[in-house]
Amino acid sequence: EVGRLFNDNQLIVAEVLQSAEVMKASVAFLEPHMEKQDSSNKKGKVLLATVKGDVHDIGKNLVEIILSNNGFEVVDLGIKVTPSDLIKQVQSEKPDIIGLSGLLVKSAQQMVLTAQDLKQQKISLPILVGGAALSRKFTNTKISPEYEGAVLYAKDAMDGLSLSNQLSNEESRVKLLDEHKKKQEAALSRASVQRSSSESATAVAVKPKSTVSTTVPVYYPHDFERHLISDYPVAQIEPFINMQMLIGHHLGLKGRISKLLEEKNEKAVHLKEVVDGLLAKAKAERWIRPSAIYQFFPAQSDGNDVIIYDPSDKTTVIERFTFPRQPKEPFLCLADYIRSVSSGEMDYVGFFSVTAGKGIRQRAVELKENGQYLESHALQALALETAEGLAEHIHQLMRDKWGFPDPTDFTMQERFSAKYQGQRYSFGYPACPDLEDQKKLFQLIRPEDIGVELTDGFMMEPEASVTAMVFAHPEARYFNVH
Ligand code: B12
Repeated sequence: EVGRLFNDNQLIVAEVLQSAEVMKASVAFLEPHMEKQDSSNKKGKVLLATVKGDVHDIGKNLVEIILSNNGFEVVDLGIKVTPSDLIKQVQSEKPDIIGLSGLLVKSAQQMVLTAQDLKQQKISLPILVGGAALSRKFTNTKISPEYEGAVLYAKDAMDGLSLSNQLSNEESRVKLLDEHKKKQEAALSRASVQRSSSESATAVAVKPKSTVSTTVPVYYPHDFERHLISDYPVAQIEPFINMQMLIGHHLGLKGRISKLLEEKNEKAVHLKEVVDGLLAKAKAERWIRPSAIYQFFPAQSDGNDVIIYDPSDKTTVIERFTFPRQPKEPFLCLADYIRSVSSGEMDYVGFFSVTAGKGIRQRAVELKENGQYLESHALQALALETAEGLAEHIHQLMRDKWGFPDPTDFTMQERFSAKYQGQRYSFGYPACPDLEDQKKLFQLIRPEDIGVELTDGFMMEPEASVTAMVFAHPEARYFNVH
């Protein structure tokens, strides 16, 4: 019933979690009165894992709560699970379904490798896959062909539940797999048509030239020191935490949160209380320990490259980034936002790395084990949005130190919409999609010193961490390259 109401948009994520809390409490109450060996209520066993190189926890944990409270036995293998570990666990746990989670595009590629390894071991159990950067198309055209059994894309946890339910019943299972096979074949043939048409499209080349101004003033940063701020007071970041993202995106409440709060909407007020309660605890018990590093560097462009110089002599090249250029007008490339080598003028860029600290995972597990599902999920979401808020805060600090502070009447809403001068770009986003550039950033500012590590999939641990490269150019904005 809860699943049906959620799909009908009558319940939100937060309420689904609360219903799971009621379910767990009720089952705990009834259990002593139930027959010991009765496993008829179990719909099947699901082995859940976040793929190799990936630290994504929040999405996987949500799936775990939803499935285990709907009659599935879930074995959570945790994060950074290698294919060989997964294979071992499949052999010993003998699950009915495998669930794979991943946050970034790199993890979607890791899912392809994982599927290949499973196939090699003659494993053909149905696999459910999910994650922010994954799509149905990628699943059907890239992962599925590498696997013997079915690979099913779940857009969210409730979708995962609906698929698992269908898989647990013989009749609906056959129907689902049959339909899926047809859809997958259609996706494969669509993909090959698209490939051949895009091949012919790239043949028409236009000489790219962007119109970004090369005469705007150069902004000179205050200093070139590496600034390390550890254990930042959470109270200072609080105003930068985006409640629209936290209560709207993560907890699922639809509409404009600020307006709903003003109107004293019951759900909005309740969720704000939950968040405020967690914030107070996070401050008092130091669950969230935000830290940041930022530094400015002399830099120039060279075609599509950005060259970084040693701040002490401004001549030794210490790093070089290569960014893609838009293939059509206005032909933007990040390198256009700074002076070129041939201009003879020195320009500057900044880098930063922020994190909400390491304590969250443990606390979230404790809350979950205690049956406080909403709090567990909200705490993880709060940590993620604290990292994002700290990124916003550090970016503002950098604009101050760079000599173009925000106007005094600048609102937080304008800040969330990036209406300030300059822009911060995080590797992995469209203008600078190459996640391997994280390695170069790590060499430049060493986020390890605030406890942030890079995994072999170029993902940061703790999960609630953000990095960015910062430009001062007044025309700098976000853009897609394709
Ligand atoms: C919020 C957010 C963040 C947060 C939190 C990330 C997180 N852990 O979720 C913060 C601010 C920390 C962040 C950081 C980064 N982010 Co970010 N982020 C997002 C954003 C806007 C939403 C993600 C989200 O909703 N998370 C909440 C969880 C609950 O959702 P979810 O993971 O999707 O899980 C649900 C479903 O996918 C599904 N599901 C997931 N797994 C499974 C498994 C199974 C079996 C099933 C059935 C279902 C299922 O069910 C879940 C619950 O419903 C997305 C864009 C988008 N709109 O999706 C970008 C996005 C994921 N981020 C992106 C990037 C690049 C980054 C950074 C690398 C940027 C940087 N350089 O700092 C870092 C990486 C952090 C790290 N640790 O390495 C890119 C990734 C693209 C790429 N190239 O790989 C995205 C796609 C944005 C974009 N359009 O480019 N990010």
